[in-house]
Amino acid sequence: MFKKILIANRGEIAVRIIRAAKELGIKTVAVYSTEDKESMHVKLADESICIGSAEAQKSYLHLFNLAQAIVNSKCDAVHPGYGFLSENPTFVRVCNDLGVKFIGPDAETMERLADKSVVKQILADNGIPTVPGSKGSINDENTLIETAERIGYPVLLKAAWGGGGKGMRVVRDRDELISAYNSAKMEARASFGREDIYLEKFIEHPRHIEVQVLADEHGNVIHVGERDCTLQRRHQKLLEEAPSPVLKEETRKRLHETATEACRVLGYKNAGTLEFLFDGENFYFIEINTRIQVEHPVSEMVYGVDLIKEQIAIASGEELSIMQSAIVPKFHVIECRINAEDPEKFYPSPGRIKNLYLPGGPGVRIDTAVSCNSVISPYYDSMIAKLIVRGSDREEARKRMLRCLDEFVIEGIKTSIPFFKKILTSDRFINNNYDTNFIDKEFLGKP
Ligand code: MV4
Repeated sequence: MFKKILIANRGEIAVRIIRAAKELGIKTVAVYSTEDKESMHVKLADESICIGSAEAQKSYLHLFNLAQAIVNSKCDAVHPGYGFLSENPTFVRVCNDLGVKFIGPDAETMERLADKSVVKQILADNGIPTVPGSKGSINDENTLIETAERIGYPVLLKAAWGGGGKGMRVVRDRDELISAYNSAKMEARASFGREDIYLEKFIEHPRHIEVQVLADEHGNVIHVGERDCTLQRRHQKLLEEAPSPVLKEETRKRLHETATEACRVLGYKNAGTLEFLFDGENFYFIEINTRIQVEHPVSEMVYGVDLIKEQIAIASGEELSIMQSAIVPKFHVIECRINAEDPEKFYPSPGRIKNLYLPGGPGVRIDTAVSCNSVISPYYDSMIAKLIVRGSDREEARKRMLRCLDEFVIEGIKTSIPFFKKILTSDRFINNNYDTNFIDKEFLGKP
């Protein structure tokens, strides 16, 4: 097992990783920007190293400064968290060159899975259900037109090296196709440095359901259930729940088996998430995420597992400590991402927290790095806390979440708490009658 882990991240996920490491008796090194000098993750770590100024490019994304911190700290492993360099194969190679273990998949796997259209093709060739679409990326307009005709409109253009919905274009008829293709290519090149575009059948009203997997270096692969992430705003997940309230048991079982099979086909190692769309009847693979995700606590609270400890154990060469037969859902769980933003307009609301009271009680978990007097920086994302609750069923979880949102006091900044109160009391949410368009197209009435 590792002696010292450097956490190449900040905020609540850095605190989360430090907690897991401490429970394993592993020393921790926090890295921080000048903006984060007084942050919680710095206080909780055994050691801390300043890696640069506030802008992420000059600190949390600065490969050289991180490399220096890795060397100076004499750590033997690095956990990247999510975001920043967590899916950057160059960072994995830097860790390998410095003789420290990157807690995640290896660089070669990351590179092999970076092109979403290639991943889809590999899985389709191995019998995994994927959204019907092009065979890999599309390089010329004739293939584009032919593929769209074959698939049938509406189609969705996607950036093969993209993420978070950037470079996506819905095309409803032939006349829009070429211009949409060219503008998607331009946006993909500008955002990701790669203009490869692939095409899929557009699924109009999907649920967005992802499966958590764990795979060790000894060929063991398990799933840790699914998470329903359908409630999103402009590709930002707002609320996640598990088990998905729209899956029949038989479908759920097939989804889990499909995800573990896909993981084996791809030779994936460590913690990963496979994203699917569900159209009410069938599910289709869309992409794989090669990092621990923001919403991992949802799975931890349904099944009583510690995914970060599992990641660390896998990276240290241990066999998975959890048997698939032990993965039995015990609760219904809902997570709300509490952001420092205006609850109507959603623009960020940085500033200092003047007063803070965190909810508690049975079945309540809060993952946060803020405390009273914390300053919410405009330099980083606006998520200040994850409020995760479990209940014996969905209704108990929903009522418990509402009780916690009522109890939650954050004064000095605006937060999205009022937004969640409205969502959780809406008929559409209560009756599971919504899809990925609900927030953008209906609830907020804005595209
Ligand atoms: C889709 C889709 C419908 N049809 N693909 C891709 C990025 C991932 N995070 C969500 N993505 C989607 N892919 C096909 N063929 C719907 C989504 C999607 C979504 C799309 C637009 C706006 C918000 C969305 C929220 C969840 C899923």
